[in-house]
Amino acid sequence: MNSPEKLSPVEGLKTGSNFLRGTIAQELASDVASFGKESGQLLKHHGTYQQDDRDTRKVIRDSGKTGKKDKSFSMMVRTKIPGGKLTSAQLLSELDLCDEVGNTTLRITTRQGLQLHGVLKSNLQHTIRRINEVQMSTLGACGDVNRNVMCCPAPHYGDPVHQQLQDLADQLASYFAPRTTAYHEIWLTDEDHPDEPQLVGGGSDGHEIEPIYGNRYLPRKFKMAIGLPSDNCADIYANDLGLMAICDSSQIIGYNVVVGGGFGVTPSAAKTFPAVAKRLTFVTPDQVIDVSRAIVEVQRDYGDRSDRKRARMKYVIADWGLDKFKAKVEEYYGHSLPAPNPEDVQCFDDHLGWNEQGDGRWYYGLNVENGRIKDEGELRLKSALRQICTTLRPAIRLTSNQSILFCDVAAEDKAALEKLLTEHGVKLTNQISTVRRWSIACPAMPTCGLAVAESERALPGIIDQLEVELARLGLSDEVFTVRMTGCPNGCARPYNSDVGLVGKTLGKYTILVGGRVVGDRLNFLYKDLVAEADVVPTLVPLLIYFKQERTSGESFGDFCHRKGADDLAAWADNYAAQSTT
Ligand code: SRM
Ligand code: SF4
Repeated sequence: MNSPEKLSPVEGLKTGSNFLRGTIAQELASDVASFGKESGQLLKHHGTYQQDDRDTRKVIRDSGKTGKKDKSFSMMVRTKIPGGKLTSAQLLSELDLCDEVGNTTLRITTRQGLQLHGVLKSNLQHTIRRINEVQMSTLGACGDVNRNVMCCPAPHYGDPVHQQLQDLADQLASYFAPRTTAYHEIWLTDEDHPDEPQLVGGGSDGHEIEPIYGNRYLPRKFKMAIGLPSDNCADIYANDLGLMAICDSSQIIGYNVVVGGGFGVTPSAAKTFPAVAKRLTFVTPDQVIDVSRAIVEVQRDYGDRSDRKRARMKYVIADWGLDKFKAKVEEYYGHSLPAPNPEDVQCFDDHLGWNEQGDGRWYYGLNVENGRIKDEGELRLKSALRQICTTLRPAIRLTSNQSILFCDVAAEDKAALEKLLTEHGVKLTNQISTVRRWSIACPAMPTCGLAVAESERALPGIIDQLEVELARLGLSDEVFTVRMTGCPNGCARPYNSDVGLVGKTLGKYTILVGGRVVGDRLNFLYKDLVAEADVVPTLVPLLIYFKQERTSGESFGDFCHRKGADDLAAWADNYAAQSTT
């Protein structure tokens, strides 16, 4: 464990906050438009981030009228949705909020959650209350705790395995939810009716102290995901703790546990790096919670609390090696743990289009470009969702690719669902290109304070160009992932994708290649500091190479991985030289 004098300032803040209270309530009651820095840090644990509109900030600065960088503050509010599972009523409630108090858009996140942006401080309590009134919660959606638990969202009712996975996601989410009553006091207690029972949103059972976390919480965020060998759509290898169900016919006999995935990188700090998780052990269903707890506790006690850049569990594992880490987990768990089962992830299903659920009903997976639900021009996705949720009332599931599944649809309602979508200018799954379907981007500008480049606003144009080039090369049907972020923190998981586009500085990107859809391998550097307009032209030589020299059935990522960085660079240089002669 780290000595107290080495603790980072955030550690002192958490410890002194009286279980995440700090001065949030007092600041909330004041008329000042923004929270102070310390409350801003604590508020993350309550599921909300203070942001400022970077477009507006720029306009004010550029206008030269004030001579300073004025900021218009607002809050991003993130709802934690285990396994991406919600009802039509819950989605409608979030849609109402985005219009009433947000920036009129709602965003599906890469961890199957939902985000509101642009909520004024004066509307924050009302917003969090409303989310809890429909039995959802923002508690622990951000902060140094276990984040939203991801899980394959497919409602395959004919196969009990999927239901068991969803149940496990709920169990883990509830077990690792913060227990502080601060959340209820600050957001959910009704001042006019102090004696009435407090509203309780998903996940917290109201214990006064934190049995798992203690008063310092974890050194950093912690992430869990659950998948299957046949479907790694929860991208388990990008998580601190991944669970892969091992099945015998339709029974789960246990889980392979993978540990230490994480993608945040600070380019200036060589000590930071992205990592895919390592295979640790196999546990039976009755052991899974206790072993998960032991892993979280090892990270709690040995994660680096002196340096937040190196505080994720991947660094404990890198510093110790997997054997030492496993021995420590065994010590906390109290028993030795076996080697993992030989099975590993093989496929990734994006669950789009029509699929039978196995109970006579259907689900329809719809791509939502970069997760943004909005009405803009011809595209009126937000209105379409409103109508679908009020008339057909399907169950809703969100995917890790920022898509939406409309579930429990009767065969006779299939045409009505498609009609509602097309009437609102929404393209159906079979009307969008394969490359767009498999692409995702993080929000970046204008809301993300860490963005150094555009992402969500840039990717659609890049995909437009890629569509043209892929069609020209006869590669339109190739399935490969393109994932873009506005900085190296990796929120759209660009480091295990076939093509990763990572914002390096304004307008310039690092291009990475060689990961793959199934997500168990890091990609590698192809070109750095590529201007946005040059991204597709820079990829074209690789696509040509792929077309010429791929083996039968080989994917783009596997091809790049087989050729390796040096060979790809040599090919690209040669291609460029020939193009200029
Ligand atoms: Fe993230 C920070 C958005 C998934 C790694 N992430 C942020 C913040 C809160 C920026 C900030 O700290 O000020 C972003 C808010 C932007 C905005 O305007 O909304 C942000 N992250 C997102 C979302 C919304 C991106 C999206 O396109 O959906 C995702 C929310 C998921 C959720 O519902 O919980 C999101 N973030 C991820 C993922 C992917 C995942 O978990 O599967 C990663 C990579 C995996 C990982 O954790 O390593 C990720 N976000 C980060 C990091 C780097 C962490 C690190 O270990 O260094 C940061 C920066 C930080 O924590 O200091 C960050
Ligand atoms: Fe912001 Fe960077 Fe995350 Fe994108 S990857 S949302 S720019 S922190």
